[in-house]
Amino acid sequence: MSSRILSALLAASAISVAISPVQAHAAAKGKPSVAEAEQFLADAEQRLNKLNNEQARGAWVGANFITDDTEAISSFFAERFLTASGEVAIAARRYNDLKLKPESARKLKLLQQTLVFSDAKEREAYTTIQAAMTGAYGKGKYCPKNADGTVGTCLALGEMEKVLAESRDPAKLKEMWVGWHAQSPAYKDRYAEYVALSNKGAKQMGFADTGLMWRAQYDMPPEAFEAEMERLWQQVKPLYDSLHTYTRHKLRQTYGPDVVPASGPIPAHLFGNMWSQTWDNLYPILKPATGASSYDLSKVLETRGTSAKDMTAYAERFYTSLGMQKLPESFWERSLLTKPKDRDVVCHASAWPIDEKDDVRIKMCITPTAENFTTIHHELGHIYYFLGYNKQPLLFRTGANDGFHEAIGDTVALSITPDYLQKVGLMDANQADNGGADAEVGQLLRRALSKVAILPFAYSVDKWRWDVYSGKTKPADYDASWWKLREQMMGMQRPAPLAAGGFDAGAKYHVAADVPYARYFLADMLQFQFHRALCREAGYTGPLHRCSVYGNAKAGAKLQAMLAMGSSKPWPEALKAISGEEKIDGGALLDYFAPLKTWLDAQNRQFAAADKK
Ligand code: X8Z
Ligand code: ZN
Repeated sequence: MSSRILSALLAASAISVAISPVQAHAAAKGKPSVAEAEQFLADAEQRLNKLNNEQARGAWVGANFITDDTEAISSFFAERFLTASGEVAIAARRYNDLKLKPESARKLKLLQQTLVFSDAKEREAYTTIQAAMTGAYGKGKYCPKNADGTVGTCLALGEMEKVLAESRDPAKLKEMWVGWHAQSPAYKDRYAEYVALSNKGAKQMGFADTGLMWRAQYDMPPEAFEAEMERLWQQVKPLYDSLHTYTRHKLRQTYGPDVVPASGPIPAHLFGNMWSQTWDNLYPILKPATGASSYDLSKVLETRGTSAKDMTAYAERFYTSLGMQKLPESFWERSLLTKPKDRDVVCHASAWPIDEKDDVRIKMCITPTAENFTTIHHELGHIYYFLGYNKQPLLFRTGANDGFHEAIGDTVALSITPDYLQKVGLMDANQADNGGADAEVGQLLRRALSKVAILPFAYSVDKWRWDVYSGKTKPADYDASWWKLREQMMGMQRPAPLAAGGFDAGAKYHVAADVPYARYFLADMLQFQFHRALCREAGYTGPLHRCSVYGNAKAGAKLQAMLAMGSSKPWPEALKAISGEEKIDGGALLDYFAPLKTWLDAQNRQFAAADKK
């Protein structure tokens, strides 16, 4: 977009000098009435709705066409929104002591969970840095040197991820790992500045720091939420430990004892993923020696030349089979499904609600792999949540909590079973496993490599950030603290010594783009609770990993009813609506993987006995 259009946008903003209804509320004197509070909420929602849509368009353009101009445009609209939401948050305090009906009291509270900058310069700096970091992450490239010292062809993140997924050459893996992690130090100082600004914004709303404000968004005191996270982690940790021990043995067999130690942390570049957060790509190394099916969905999708649109259509068909609507035409017209050849985009998959009607889109650089097949179901989970709650007022147009939003598509993807794949023609009957014990383990292991492996990662990202935001971890200690947590919780170590000025956390999208991460940890538990409940609703009684709710309207209606609630009620009520439970719990996940745990422990005992000999 040209700078001429940008100046026009900037000029347009300067015109609004009239006092807004929200400012009028803020200026009002005396004890407020309930009627005034209701009017205030209505005015606030109307104002924020418009600015929210504008902000979404600005951010969409910024992420889809990374240039200096679009970066300015997206931060411009983000700042306008932040100005208004800040004014509203301050004005809302006037009504805090009133006895309002529950929905209005909830709205009033939600309005005050936001950053507020009274200093316009700081607000501008905050949104500018945020847009710049997201852009820098999206543009990041590693340019290996040729043998003669000249710079070779530069690699984008997706290309490096492919090497990490496929290569078994530890030197090559390490080169890619180090190459990508050399990008983020460029924005480490900006990140530190951003953290300080963000904390100022949180303090203005009475939160000690931004991390505390994040933890206050779960319908319980922040300390209680912290305790919940730790409780859930301790509940599932034995399963993670079994998987880690088994994986160590197999990696040692593959790479040898010089690369993989017998005890202590394992180098992080060997897990088939840039952040070692999911280990799906190790499946060929880890699968049971006998009985597991050699079926490979990635190979099927690739051989057939399945297009990005076809991949998306498979996912859409799943949701429509549950009785949900078809995706609007505008979704297909406006989404970005493949990586453009001629420009930089933020390829990290995301789903976008642009307005309160049905302008919903995804942005994803889809390739025909099993991993992307799951991810596209994940993204459409967000989209169907957006569409499900779009009749709610603005403040309730979000997930019951952010973990719910992340869990919907994953719940649906748990129904991608061999039976389902046969139904949609992606697997022949003769490729399906024989249902024997090792085949069962193979299927569970494949799932565990994403769902169990990610648990300590998902927790540690925000454990790290909570300390960064609270000031306990200073910029000079960013990497030391990041690796201490990864070592303790994930059992991994940096493939190379810590580098001065390093910023490994910043090599993860959600840190650069400042997206909270505890949501994925919660989603990992919730999706098994949802899956179990939907299977029950469908009348299914067999083992959960064989259940697919594909085509089941009854299960679909149950899910849709929860989606339609948005965040209108505290999340335990939404959880109750779908599952009858009121607590997030790792029990469903543990039940699902119970046969795998037994098998892993037996394997590990055998390995240990063989090592002793
Ligand atoms: O970021 C995502 C989604 C978009 S919300 C693709 N996920 C996390 C990640 O990639 O780190 C999905 C699972 C974890
Ligand atoms: Zn998501």
